[in-house]
Amino acid sequence: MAYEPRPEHKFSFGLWTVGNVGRDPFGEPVRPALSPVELVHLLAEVGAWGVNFHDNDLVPIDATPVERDRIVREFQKALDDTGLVVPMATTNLFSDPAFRDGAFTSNDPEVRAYALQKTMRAIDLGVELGARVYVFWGGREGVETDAAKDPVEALKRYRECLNFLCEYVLDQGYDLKFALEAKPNEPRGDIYLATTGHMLAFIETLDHPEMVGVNPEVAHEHMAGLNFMHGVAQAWDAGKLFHIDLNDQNFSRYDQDFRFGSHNIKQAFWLVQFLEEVGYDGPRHFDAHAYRTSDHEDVKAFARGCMRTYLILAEKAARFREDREIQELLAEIRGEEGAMAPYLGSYTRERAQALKAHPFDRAALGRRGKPYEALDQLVVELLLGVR
Ligand code: GCO
Ligand code: MN
Ligand code: MN
Repeated sequence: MAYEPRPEHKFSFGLWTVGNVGRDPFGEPVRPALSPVELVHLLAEVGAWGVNFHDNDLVPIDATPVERDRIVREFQKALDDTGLVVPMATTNLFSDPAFRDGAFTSNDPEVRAYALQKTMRAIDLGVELGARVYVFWGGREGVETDAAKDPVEALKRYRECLNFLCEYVLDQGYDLKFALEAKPNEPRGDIYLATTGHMLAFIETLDHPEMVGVNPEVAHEHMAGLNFMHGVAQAWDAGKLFHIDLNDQNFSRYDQDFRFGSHNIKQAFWLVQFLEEVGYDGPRHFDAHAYRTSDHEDVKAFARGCMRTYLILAEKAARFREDREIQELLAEIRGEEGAMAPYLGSYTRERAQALKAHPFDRAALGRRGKPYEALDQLVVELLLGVR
């Protein structure tokens, strides 16, 4: 059937997404909490492929080892019964009051050590359930006042912790990659490493950059007023697109976590077009939640909607590729190198000499227009369903 999710689409949801109870800074929960096992069954019912979790989405922070093992057994049974997989896991380093000043960047060395311990245990849990990607979202790694922390010192602490954890993974022989997720603010006033671009630069300063990539999220880059697809493209180009968090978000608003494609259809299209075109084959994770007005039935509509919109946009991307008028315009726009071929490409001394001597007609260059209005209108009409 058209737009039906299938395992090869690798659509995943976190337990915290469909399990979101609708608490916000102003209001109490509006939906009864479902257990992890119930959530696995809900995700199977809507056709998802994978389920992700923070350690404490699955195992309460104060569970005994015996309770932990029972919970893991029950969860594993739900996975076996439904065929769902766990592609990614992560640590909750933000809810507990202990992390009020951050985890890896906390000013308190005991908190930093506890954060490392908690993460090692959470990595063990994730790997036990099959995770191959481990996400780091440092929601509390930041400040409200720069009087509190030296940002260079904070980065040193962050780096030291990630280096420690990379070594831990290697030492255990785990087949696990790290994916760092940037966010500019919320819950902290300012979070360090605010965008995917910051993360990409930081990764190169780690001891094992080959183990570490990024997990860009639509909403986070939109909160920063950025073009999300461009950040994703840069991560892809660097070989660092290990995971992706899909959702939606109005610019310059609070962290909205809307259903994928519910707000900026055009940006969602370019993103899907990019992912499909380059052949991204990692998980497509929807890190979003249903409106606070939703009941559990509507939560299912939310989850189905995320996947369906992705598939509709993927079909639009295929049409974009096959649309003769669009492709002719693109061919016209992307001129052949032609007479410029001798001058472009990698540097040679001869090429540089020849190029320096070439007479350019600058005024003529400035008179050449580009039919981008025509092209964009074709894309808009494609998206609006009249092409
Ligand atoms: C947020 C983040 C989180 C992370 C999650 C996994 O804005 O709260 O997007 O949902 O993605 O903690 O690391
Ligand atoms: Mn988010
Ligand atoms: Mn996220």
